[in-house]
Amino acid sequence: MSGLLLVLLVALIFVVLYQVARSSEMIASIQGEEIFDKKRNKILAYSMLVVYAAFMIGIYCCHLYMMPLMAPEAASDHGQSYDFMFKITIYVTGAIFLLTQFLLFWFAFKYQRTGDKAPFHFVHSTKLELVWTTIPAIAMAVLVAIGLKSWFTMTDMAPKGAMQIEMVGKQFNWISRYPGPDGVLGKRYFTNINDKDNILGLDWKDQKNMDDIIVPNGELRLVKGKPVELIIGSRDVIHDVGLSHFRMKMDAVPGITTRIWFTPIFTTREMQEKTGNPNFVYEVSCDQMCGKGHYSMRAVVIVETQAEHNIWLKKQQSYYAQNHPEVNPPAAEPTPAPKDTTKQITMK
Ligand SMILES: [Cu+2]
Repeated sequence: MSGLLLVLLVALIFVVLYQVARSSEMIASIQGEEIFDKKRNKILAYSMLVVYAAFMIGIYCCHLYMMPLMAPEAASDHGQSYDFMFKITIYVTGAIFLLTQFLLFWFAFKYQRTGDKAPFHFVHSTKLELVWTTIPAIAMAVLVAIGLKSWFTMTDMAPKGAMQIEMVGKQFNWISRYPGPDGVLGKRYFTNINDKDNILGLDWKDQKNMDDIIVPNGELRLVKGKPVELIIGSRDVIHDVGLSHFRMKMDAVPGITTRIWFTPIFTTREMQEKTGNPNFVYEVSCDQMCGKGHYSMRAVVIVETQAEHNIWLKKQQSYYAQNHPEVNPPAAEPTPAPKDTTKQITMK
């Protein structure tokens, strides 16, 4: 509401200034004074060049100190093609922006009213219309073609052998599920969900669920160079899996399964070296306003080597085993053998 009032106030000030300027011109005209002031016009023309220079310096400073035009290097293959497309768009639109802004201010200076000759005026030019319609149309068609190519690749089926990880949003955190050694995620039904021992509603009649691993804080463990397909869902309202470092995002919609796939190309360690930040971590954010705790829907992504990933997987206990210790008791900690100096036991 206050924003609307501000806009109205600014508009009102412009109307008042315009009316004041018109009134003073009319008074001058009635009094027989010359409205056109050559000296003042010259100052205005030069000030156009000054405004242009200040405008350009301002843009450069914004880029330098406030918001760089380009994000840090993308950490996925799809992200790299997205960045390529973004760069092309920035270069094309940037060049046109610089050229048109320069011409706008330069013409205001060059064609300032001097009173020596009447300004040239024309109503229509077919040639000009054709030029300024055809060139942007071709440029837009090229950008759309590149965009569509990337979009079809990203939304296509994940390649065979891709890791599958389920990512489920809820107010207010992410839950990730990994298929166990069988490599297949079991079925789940929302009616089975309970926060005590079945946070994703896994169907225990489905044997494929028995080895599934659930990470309640939504941590994503990915392997460098290995395609990963995220199977996305929601337990309550619409969320959105945002993976800005990988330039990926996809809505998490209750009742509908959505998917994205990509291939991470830098491990977390490599990215720490690239950014010069030893504390760098990839993050998942929620990119859809989903309630009062929306801001806290952050999860960590760890990109590691296959060997590191295998070690991590080995340490995980299936969600079923965690919640049914009586059926599948955890392996007892190996106790160190007592030191016995009297006899040696040999295995045959
Ligand atoms: Cu959210």
